[in-house]
Amino acid sequence: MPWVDMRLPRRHYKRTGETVGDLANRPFPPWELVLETVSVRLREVLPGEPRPMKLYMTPGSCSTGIHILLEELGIPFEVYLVNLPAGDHRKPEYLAINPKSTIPALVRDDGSALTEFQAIAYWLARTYPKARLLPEDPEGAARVIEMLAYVVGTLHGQGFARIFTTESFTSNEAEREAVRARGREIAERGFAIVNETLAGKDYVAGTFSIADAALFYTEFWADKLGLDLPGHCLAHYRRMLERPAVQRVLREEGYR
Ligand SMILES: N[C@@H](CCC(=O)N[C@@H](CS)C(=O)NCC(=O)O)C(=O)O
Repeated sequence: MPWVDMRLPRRHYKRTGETVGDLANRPFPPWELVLETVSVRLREVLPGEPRPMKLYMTPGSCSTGIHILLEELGIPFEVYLVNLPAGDHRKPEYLAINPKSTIPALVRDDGSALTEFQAIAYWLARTYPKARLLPEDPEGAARVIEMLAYVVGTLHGQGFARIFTTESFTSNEAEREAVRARGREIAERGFAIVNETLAGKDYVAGTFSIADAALFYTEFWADKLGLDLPGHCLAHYRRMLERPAVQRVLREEGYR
């Protein structure tokens, strides 16, 4: 791999005098936390040279779910902020990592980039099996992937995407409100369906799995948008907020 010089914002936030309370009450998302830009240089790893994984992410976005999984695993990793509103995801430096221009992307120890939430989550679960992020039995694993697909593909991809990136669903200004309303409808229906599957369980698969990290980021969005979560989803969201790894991630992303 040739050398690639990049200037991307990374995790060392300089907080500019805000208190934690101010941050919590910020409009969503807190783009202004992207404050420090550093130069990085990617190259082939020399034999034996340690190289932590790199998560390319945006605070408070779907990549928060992968951030949580990495934090839950307790493995070394670096976080690089990709400023979506500033268009960093369309810059050649980032396209060299993920030509689809989406976050999250995970650059692994061997330098290869993995994209798509479900693929990254699955790879982490299979690579670090001791953490039990995916049930071993086919039925349990399939149910977790079923939930992942629904949350990422429908709740996020069909519902919240209409609310956050309305312009990619219509170029007609007059239709924007209707598109956003449809997004809310899809999200609300999605949570109602997820709610049924959570009945009597603490987590999607009974114990914490990769599906919970995905569900969490959509519940977090619902919370920030003032969208009411049905009972089991709300309990799940609150349970997730109690997890030390989730608290660390939210703090680091500027929310707590
Ligand atoms: N299918 C992708 C979707 C990821 C996605 O939509 N990410 C959003 C942020 S939450 C994004 O990168 N948006 C920028 C864009 O699509 O140009 C995945 O599962 O990773």
